[in-house]
Amino acid sequence: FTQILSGVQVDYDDEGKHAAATVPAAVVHLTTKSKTYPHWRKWRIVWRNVIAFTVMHVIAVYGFYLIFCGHVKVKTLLCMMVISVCSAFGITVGAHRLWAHRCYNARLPMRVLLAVFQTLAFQNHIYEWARDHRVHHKFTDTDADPHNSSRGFFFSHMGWLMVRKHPDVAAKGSAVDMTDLEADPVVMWQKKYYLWLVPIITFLIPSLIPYWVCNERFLYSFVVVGVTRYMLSLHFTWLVNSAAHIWGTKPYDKNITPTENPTVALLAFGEGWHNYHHAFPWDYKAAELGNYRLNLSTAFIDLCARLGQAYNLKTANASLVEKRSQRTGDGTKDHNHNHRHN
Ligand code: ST9
Ligand code: ZN
Ligand code: ZN
Repeated sequence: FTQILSGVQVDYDDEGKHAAATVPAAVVHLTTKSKTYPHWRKWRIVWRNVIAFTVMHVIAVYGFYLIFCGHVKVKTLLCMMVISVCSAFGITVGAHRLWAHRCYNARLPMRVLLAVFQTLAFQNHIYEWARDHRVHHKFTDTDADPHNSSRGFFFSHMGWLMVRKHPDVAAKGSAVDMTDLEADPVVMWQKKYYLWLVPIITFLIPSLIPYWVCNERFLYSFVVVGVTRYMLSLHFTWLVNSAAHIWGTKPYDKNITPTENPTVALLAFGEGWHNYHHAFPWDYKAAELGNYRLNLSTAFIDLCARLGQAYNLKTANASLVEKRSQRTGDGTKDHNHNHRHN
């Protein structure tokens, strides 16, 4: 079972050392990236997480049944959409572009709002999310990358959350500077109380809103706006790590796996322009031009900047992008119309 999931045909002992077996050439190629733990690709399965994700998926299937068979009110679906948008901004505008990459600065009210939104999304607390993400950028597609896409679609999508991390993640990740987040009281407060905040902000409040505001049955609110909404947002986020590291063009850097993927950009609120993002991770737009249609997160940051809440927005100028594209791109930049026009 473990071998089927990992796609690796090797036996391991408990310490993850190579015990015995024939090692296919492709596997040797994949594993040689790790110098310290050359054969540490065993899935040390964390059953608590496997069971939790399985149960959540079953509830989400019931949620889809309730939605598509017309059992929930239209107003409940509207609540679901609004809460989905808020939680998405918590990840894209908050955890990703503000806290992980420091693409702009935000004043306290905006940081508090984004921390609430980020908690709605329950994707680990901001500090852990940003640490894993910084390590992903620094060590992309090596064993130190928490969701190393060279281990296949399933591992980079959600499998990495159901097994112990490769030792390189902590070993090399410890070199990543996190002092800026340690100095942010909003981040540290959320980290301290995260286990209390999650049940209340991720599940209870989203379930109570349709129950109070729309007279929806509490069970239906919980299933649809609590759990189904959560699972959908998880999969849309995970697609950035899986699909947008596999399918799409590479107009800015053809030597890396991240791609420009319009479908993922749509589902992940502007985070599917992933080839650009890995080339210019500090750009607050996470895309070449501000295409609001497929980048609602940029629109939200621009709105906050107008309100004086976001400032010091960093962006790559056109000539820098052009030079990089000429130097390392795959030649598809000028074919990507969605990407180029506002
Ligand atoms: C989730 C996260 O879903 C999704 C993130 C996606 C990111 C996408 C990015 C793409 C761009 C943005 C797209 C946005 C799109 C939004 C669209 C919305 C519609 N560096 O982790 P532990 C050390 S979460 C340095 O326990 P194990 C550290 O010392 C879903 N050091 O490892 C740590 O201790 P501490 C819900 C690191 O035991 C220690 O190792 N959550 C690093 O192997 C142990 O760490 C879950 O399902 C590092 N990077 O366990 C929970 N990492 O923390 C899942 C670790 O005390 N997590 N260290 O400092 C777990 O249960 C566990 O982490 C585990 C691994 C089982 C996966
Ligand atoms: Zn990536
Ligand atoms: Zn990033």
